[in-house]
Amino acid sequence: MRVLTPRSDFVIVEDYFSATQAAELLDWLIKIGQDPIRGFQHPDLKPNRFHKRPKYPVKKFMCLGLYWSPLEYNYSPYVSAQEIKPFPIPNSLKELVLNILQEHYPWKEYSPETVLVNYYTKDSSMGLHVDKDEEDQIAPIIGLNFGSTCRFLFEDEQGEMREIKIPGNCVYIFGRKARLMRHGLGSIYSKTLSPGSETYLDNKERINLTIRQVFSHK
Ligand SMILES: O=C(O)CCC(=O)C(=O)O
Repeated sequence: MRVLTPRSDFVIVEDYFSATQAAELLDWLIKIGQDPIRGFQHPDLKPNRFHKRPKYPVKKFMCLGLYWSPLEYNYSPYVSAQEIKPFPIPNSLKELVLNILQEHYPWKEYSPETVLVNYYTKDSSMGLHVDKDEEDQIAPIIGLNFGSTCRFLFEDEQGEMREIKIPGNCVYIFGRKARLMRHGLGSIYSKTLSPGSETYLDNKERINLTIRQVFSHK
């Protein structure tokens, strides 16, 4: 494991997952991702002046716990109008996140309430943005990364954009001063699949999970 801090409160832990752990997690995600309602979807976004039906820029995504609506930019207990709930966050994933925090970013009382699973392919990207749809904007966001390495853009303490490579099998944390930093995704590199992901992902594919506490518990 190698720990990097490219700016204050932005922590990256490389080689956090072994090939076996990565394969186990991907196997499960791909399986549940096939569910027609709660699984991976490629939804429309709000119309804008360029597109009548813009698409969410990653290939597909799904949520666990609470559903984040890419149309409304808010969280809901339901995936659909039929009041179907997303798959719950398994206890093993919650424990994993609490262990990551304990080891790399000690935090008192963290509640993992939603997991956004983004599935990127060679044509996917994610524009610069700030994660601010959560009521709680203080608790850290934890990212788990699998598959190909991507070019990750982030804002430094001076407001300048910088970039770093995020490989598969690594973990990142946006804490305190970095919680509301602008960030986005540039290209995904060819032939960089991380150990354990080869059976599940194609060249230039990447799966990222971001775990968030949505509500403030005071
Ligand atoms: O894929 C990533 O690492 C970034 C995901 C992201 O920016 C987001 O879900 O808000």
